[in-house]
Amino acid sequence: MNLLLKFIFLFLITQLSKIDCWDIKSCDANPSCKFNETFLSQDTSQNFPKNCSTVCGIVLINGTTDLSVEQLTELFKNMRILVGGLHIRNTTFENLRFLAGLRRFVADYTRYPIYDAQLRITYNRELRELGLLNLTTIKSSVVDIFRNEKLEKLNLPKLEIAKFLGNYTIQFLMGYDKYPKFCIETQVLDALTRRRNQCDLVVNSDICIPENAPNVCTVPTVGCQRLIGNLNITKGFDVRKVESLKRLYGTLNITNTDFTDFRFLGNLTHIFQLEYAVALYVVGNKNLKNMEFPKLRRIYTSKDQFAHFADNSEASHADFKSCYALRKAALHEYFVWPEFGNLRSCEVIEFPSKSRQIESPSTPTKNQTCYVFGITYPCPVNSAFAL
Ligand SMILES: *[C@@H]1O[C@H](CO)[C@@H](O)[C@H](O)[C@H]1NC(C)=O
Ligand SMILES: *[C@@H]1O[C@H](CO)[C@@H](O)[C@H](O)[C@H]1NC(C)=O
Ligand SMILES: *[C@@H]1O[C@H](CO)[C@@H](O)[C@H](O)[C@H]1NC(C)=O
Ligand SMILES: *[C@@H]1O[C@H](CO)[C@@H](O)[C@H](O)[C@H]1NC(C)=O
Ligand SMILES: *[C@@H]1O[C@H](CO)[C@@H](O)[C@H](O)[C@H]1NC(C)=O
Ligand SMILES: *[C@@H]1O[C@H](CO)[C@@H](O)[C@H](O)[C@H]1NC(C)=O
Ligand SMILES: *[C@@H]1O[C@H](CO)[C@@H](O)[C@H](O)[C@H]1NC(C)=O
Ligand SMILES: *[C@@H]1O[C@H](CO)[C@@H](O)[C@H](O)[C@H]1NC(C)=O
Ligand SMILES: *[C@@H]1O[C@H](CO)[C@@H](O)[C@H](O)[C@H]1NC(C)=O
Ligand SMILES: CC(=O)N[C@H]1CO[C@H](CO)[C@@H](O)[C@@H]1O
Repeated sequence: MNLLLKFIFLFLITQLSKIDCWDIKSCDANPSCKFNETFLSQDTSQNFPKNCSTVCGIVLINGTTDLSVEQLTELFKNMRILVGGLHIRNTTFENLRFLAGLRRFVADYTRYPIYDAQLRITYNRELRELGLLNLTTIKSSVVDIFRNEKLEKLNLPKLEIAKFLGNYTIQFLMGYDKYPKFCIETQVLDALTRRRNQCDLVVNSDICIPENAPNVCTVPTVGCQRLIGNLNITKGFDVRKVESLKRLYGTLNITNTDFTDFRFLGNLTHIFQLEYAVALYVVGNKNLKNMEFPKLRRIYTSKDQFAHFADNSEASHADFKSCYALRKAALHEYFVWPEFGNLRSCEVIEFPSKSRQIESPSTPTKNQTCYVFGITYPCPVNSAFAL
């Protein structure tokens, strides 16, 4: 019985991974639904497969595209799925609602160069929102929404799936520039960060405060599940205000408390710090027994140094298990050595005596420098890194 279940499970997994490629394969079956041009204009739109619900090809709309919003709306009226690439740049559109019928975008990296087979919406100086109202699925290695200086929101109300094929990570890029009017919707963040979606976020932005949303707060409040703003916890903090907290959109700062553990944050699963700042700051907590955040699963931050720990109890700084768990949550396991305690890596905490043998490309050697909060300075002599 067990074996049978396993077999069915494996079968399903194999079938599901084939579905990943299904859209791409459908392009071979339907050559008449291929857009053989790239650049869209009055001329080339004659060749656009208007009647197809699945269109295959690269579509480029730019400042030279001489089609009105009405003409584009008519052209894309039947298109539900686009398999290939979509580039919208240098235009003066205020939104992309002419693509409101689009449900799925699938980058076809099998047929086109990887740079073409992407979703890129860049340098559109009048764009206020994307407004892709029916888009549920993005499958692409990269989604680049860059330098649209007047962008206020994304408006992708139906987005559910954002991933690359297989188990690869999708890069959701909005650049390091922060635009004053822009905020990202928590609903879009939810979609991008679903467990089955693997997404790297490079977004420097405020979070939109949703209207009339239940269990959302901007200051710690009893019963609040999503806190938009930084959370400062110091001595005397009333922990009931964060016991229900699941998602924090800001920095978690726990400084100079008497807490022995962080079980009062037992519902916290996600921290989003999208403003190029440290996400987790734990300093001066002398009574801590460990550094465990019971349910914390993901820390989203654009910063390499996602966490800062200093001046806490010895026991908590020796807690290598939590160190690994936090590093995993920040998806930094392969390429960054986080500081933990006195600039030690999790490996060094686990195997202090072996620290001299541990090699890594980012391990500072004799004359290298250490980084904290983006400030560079020579590594302390007594640090495990000062080999
Ligand atoms: C695009 O080109 C392919 C092969 O070159 C052809 O079979 C197909 O009909 C063309 N599609 C359109 C819409 O012209
Ligand atoms: C598209 O559909 C319209 C109306 O149904 C039809 O008149 C036209 O011939 C079709 N075009 C193509 C290329 O099939
Ligand atoms: C739009 O793309 C076409 C084709 O690549 C190019 O010739 C044209 O210069 C582009 N226009 C702008 C404004 O970038
Ligand atoms: C988007 O979907 C809604 C229903 O969910 C539908 O009413 C609307 O017509 C769709 N928009 C387009 C442009 O197809
Ligand atoms: C992703 O898939 C590749 C090959 O299919 C495999 O080698 C790798 O271990 C997988 N990675 C994860 C994190 O599952
Ligand atoms: C948290 O503490 C920092 C530093 O003391 C302060 O600048 C910030 O305003 C505080 N944030 C909140 C939300 O209390
Ligand atoms: C954390 O809070 C302490 C005092 O409460 C403050 O001094 C420190 O600057 C804060 N750190 C961050 C990163 O917000
Ligand atoms: C998590 O939240 C639920 C409901 O708000 C609450 O009953 C429970 O005690 C919380 N868990 C912790 C560890 O605080
Ligand atoms: C290492 O640092 C010392 C002191 O800053 C300096 O004198 C020396 O030249 C450096 N060596 C190398 C190889 O950079
Ligand atoms: C017509 C137009 O807006 N052209 C701009 C396209 O974008 C480049 C930067 O990538 C600008 O230099 C052009 O002025």
